[in-house]
Amino acid sequence: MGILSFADIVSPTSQITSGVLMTFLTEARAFFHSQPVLMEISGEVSVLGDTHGQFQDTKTAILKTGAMASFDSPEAIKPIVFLGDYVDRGPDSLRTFLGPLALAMHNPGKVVALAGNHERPIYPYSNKACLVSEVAKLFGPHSQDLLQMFRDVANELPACAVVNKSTFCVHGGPPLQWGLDDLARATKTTMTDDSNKEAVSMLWSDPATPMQEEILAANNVSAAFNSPRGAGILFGKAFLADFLQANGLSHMLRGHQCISLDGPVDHWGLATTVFTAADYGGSGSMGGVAIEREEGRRFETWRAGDRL
Ligand SMILES: [Mn+2]
Repeated sequence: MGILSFADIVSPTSQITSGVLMTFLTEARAFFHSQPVLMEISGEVSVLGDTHGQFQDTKTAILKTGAMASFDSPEAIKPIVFLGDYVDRGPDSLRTFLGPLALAMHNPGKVVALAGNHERPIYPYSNKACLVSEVAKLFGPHSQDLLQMFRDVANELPACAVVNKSTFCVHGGPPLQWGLDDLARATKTTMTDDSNKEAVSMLWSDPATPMQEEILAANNVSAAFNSPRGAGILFGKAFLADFLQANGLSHMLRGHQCISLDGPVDHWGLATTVFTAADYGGSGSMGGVAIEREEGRRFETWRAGDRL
């Protein structure tokens, strides 16, 4: 078998042995090591938010946007950006993570798999479903080596992408002070350093709610520590507008939060939160995916019962 493809991972009969997986992850580490922190991508681009172990929503999003017509071929028809948080909470973290990795490796420059905060680092997720427990259950004595390799791969994933020279894609939010020039120069080592507040902001930040924005305004600041999460910032409209304008960008697509039952959420017309896992945590929420086009942005949404 060659390098695992999306078709191998989709196939219900596929037998992914620990040896095949280790070979794949070793290839993945080298592949992603060669990619920059900041990716650039153009065309009609599907942008998926958090999938959190819900592989069926990954497949649904890809089919709904027409990025792939079927999963028989490893090649994507149209470009795809994944915003990270593939693992934890859902029932199938392994395939939900491997799928985007395989797509990126088989479609270099066309499919981008960014890191989310759940990929950095990959850790046991208390008593809940997580990649660590899945790998331990499936691969027993080999699981520690495999999990270390998963962490090595995760640490090589790019942090952000610019689509069509105008839309900034990132898991959480903008960096604090860095611009695209800084990101273009940044190394993976810098981006995985937990003391680097720029990188932490990109993984953990959230847009301020209207009530939080009133507090920011009352304190005469445009952003504040994201105390509900204990990491990153809560950014207001002005903070985001400054980042976009300083970098010649018009919009930001981010995931990280399932904040609506009805799909993607707009923030001030400047950013959109996209969350792809439907019925997240049993909430009944809609899964969603953004489609970035030169002529404008559109969305596809679905209920859990309408997954493809
Ligand atoms: Mn997240």
